[in-house]
Order: sequence, then C-alpha cells, then structure tokens
Amino acid sequence: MAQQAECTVFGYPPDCLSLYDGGERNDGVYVIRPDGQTSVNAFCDMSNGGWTVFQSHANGDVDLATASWSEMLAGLGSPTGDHWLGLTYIHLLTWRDSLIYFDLVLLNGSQIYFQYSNFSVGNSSTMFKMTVGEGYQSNAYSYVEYEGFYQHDLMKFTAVDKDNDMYYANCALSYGPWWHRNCGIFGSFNGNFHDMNFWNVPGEGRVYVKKTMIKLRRR
Ligand SMILES: [Ca+2]
Repeated sequence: MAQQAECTVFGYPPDCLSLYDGGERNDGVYVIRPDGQTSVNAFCDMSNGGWTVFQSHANGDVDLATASWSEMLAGLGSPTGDHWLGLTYIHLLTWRDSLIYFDLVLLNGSQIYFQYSNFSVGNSSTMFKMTVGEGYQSNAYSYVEYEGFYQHDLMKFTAVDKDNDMYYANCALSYGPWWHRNCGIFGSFNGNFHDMNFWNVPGEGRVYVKKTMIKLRRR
C-alpha cells in the first residue's frame, strides 16, 4: 500500500503530523510509531493539517462503553469505524505540547467543535492522568455547561473495571470510560449512544451528540 511505502521513505513517523509534513495529503489510515518502534494503525486527518485521530464513535459497531481497562490501554475497534487508539499511544503522542480537538455532530445535524491546548496524558504509573491548558476555542461556546473539558483537568482515567474517579461510584459504569471527575458533562463520548453528551441549547432545549471524532496534533 502507498502509505507503507511512504513509511520507508520517511522512516518511522511518530504521528500523522510527521506524515503530513512529509507530503501526505490524503485522509485515511496510516501506520504510525509513537515511540519510534511500536507500530499502530491510526486514522489521519490530513485535510486539516495532519491530526492523529484517537477516538471515533458514530456507528456503535464497537462497544466502547463497556471496554475494560486493558482494552482502553491497548485500543479497540478499527480506525475506519468506531475506534479508540489506546491510552498507551495517546500518552506517547502527547509528550510534546499538543492540541486536542473535539469534532462533534449533534442529533439536530449541527457540527460543532471544541479545541483545547496543552493536552497531555501521563503514563500507566499515573493512571494516564490528563492535563489540559489554556486556549479554548469553539464555534459553540453556549453549548457547554460546567466549562467542558476543563472539568476533567488532572483526572486519572477510569474504566468499568478500574475506578479512578472522584465520585463515590464508578462513572464509567454510567458514561463509559473517560478521564472522569464526578460523572459530569463532557465525559460520555465513549458512552452508550442514547447517553452521549448533551447540552442545553437556547431555543432548542436539550441536544444530544450523535457522532464524535477526537484528535490531537503537536503544536
Ligand atoms: Ca469512583
């Protein structure tokens, strides 16, 4: 395949941005090596400048909501369908200053985005603790209550069989695996579809998310 040949040409691309910088311009699945050794298939959004997609949820062909801790570490699903790249890779991809971008489609058809800077995920010894910094951008500020993803800053990762959140129960059991704090909003992108994130939109009432793509890129 073409992308295999390109890997040879450009060595071992750690992420989609390095492939983009090497001239790749087609959206699709590429082999990346986040640590320079271990290869993993990832969907690359080249149309917007080389983003590495680490989560997509649209079809329900993979049950992300009940995925185990070990599955969330290693990844599950296919990069062309419902997919979670894996925490071990997300950690390796974010050791350099990275942006995180939520590309969301609501049940009413609206396409909205949220971008945050300084997104970083620690290693397994930190329980993949997540940090996110200043620089919030969106085309839908009014859609998010409780400051969105900032609510999850400094949280460890929680899955159905590994409770690292601050709530008395396990938030993943209700909202799917995530960097949960108190089971709040902006935390159910891996949840069941009927429970996915929702926001109260002026004039429209409660609007649900039906499709997600979450990606990252070095700055
Ligand atoms: Ca808990």
